[in-house]
Amino acid sequence: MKLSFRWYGKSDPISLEYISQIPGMRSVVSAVYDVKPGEVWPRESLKSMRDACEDAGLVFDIVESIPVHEDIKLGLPSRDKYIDAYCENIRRVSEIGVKCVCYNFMPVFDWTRTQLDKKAADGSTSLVMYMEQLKGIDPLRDGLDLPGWDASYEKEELKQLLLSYAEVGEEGLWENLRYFLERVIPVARECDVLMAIHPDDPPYPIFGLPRIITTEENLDRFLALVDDRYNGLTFCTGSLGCADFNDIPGMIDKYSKAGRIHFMHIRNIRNLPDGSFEESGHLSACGSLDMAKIVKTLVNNGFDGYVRPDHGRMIWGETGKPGYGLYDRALGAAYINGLWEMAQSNR
Ligand code: DNO
Repeated sequence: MKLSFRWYGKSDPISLEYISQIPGMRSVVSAVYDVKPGEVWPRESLKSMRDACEDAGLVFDIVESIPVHEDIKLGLPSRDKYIDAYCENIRRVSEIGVKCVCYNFMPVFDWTRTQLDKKAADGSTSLVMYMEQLKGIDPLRDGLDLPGWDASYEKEELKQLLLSYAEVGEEGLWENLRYFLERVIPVARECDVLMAIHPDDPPYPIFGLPRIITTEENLDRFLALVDDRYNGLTFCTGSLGCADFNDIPGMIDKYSKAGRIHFMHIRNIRNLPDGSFEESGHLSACGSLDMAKIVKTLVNNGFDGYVRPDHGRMIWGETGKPGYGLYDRALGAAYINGLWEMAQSNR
């Protein structure tokens, strides 16, 4: 496996030097953050990120994310120009050595949570989604004010977007995804860049918005849309695992055997009886996922793709981007290293 760590570029308070001090750390996961979705990334920005990583003894060879413009997801006539820009970005990242691109096809939202700083008994804080807090929120009526939510949408604009997606529906979204993949995957193959879609988080429709990268059945359907190794998955254990209907180790076994997982986001999650969930400590005992089994499955199938510890809690008084502090993510990396070494020695 290639151990990696997400870095938000030069404005990230966590330095590349600190990241490089985590044992076994190899790759930096990053993106160009000062360009709007649908635009082409400047080569200079990419080169300077690559150089900064190299100076710290790290490799910038995986991107998360090149965002997909809403017009592509909606299937609007303007999508072709945004798909062209997307393909150009794949070419450009490949020029500086990137081998894998993570992206998502979630309408309007990326991940959804109701609170980003829920305090646990030990004083740590983490992201949670409580069904109780979600009840009564109607973005069509009230607009939206969720934590982490992109407040740049005006109420009316958001309403239009929600109505447009209601019209597109799940089948329309599948069709628009197919259209996108049929144009993008050949370019990715040409550039030797593995495309890795991130699952929907949480993996079910939300606020009436269609969500399709959610279950084993739908992942099968996704992989068959363009049946090519370059059309693969970011397997996020927390996103797919916060719903009881997904058998996480079983799915990892199936898709890693098939060579279709290119990037693993490994994190634990604690599922509550009413469908709510909390981002928990990494240890299996802290949450609902069997972390040892997850790693064992990957090791047994000879997984050699990218792995990153995903979100961490805020611990030891650290403040910063929710889910993306240094301390608990570094503990996550150390935990993954430990599980990996043990699984390998037992092979
Ligand atoms: C959350 C991340 C996601 C992910 C995107 C990929 O912390 O895993 O925001 O980067 O969904 O496009």
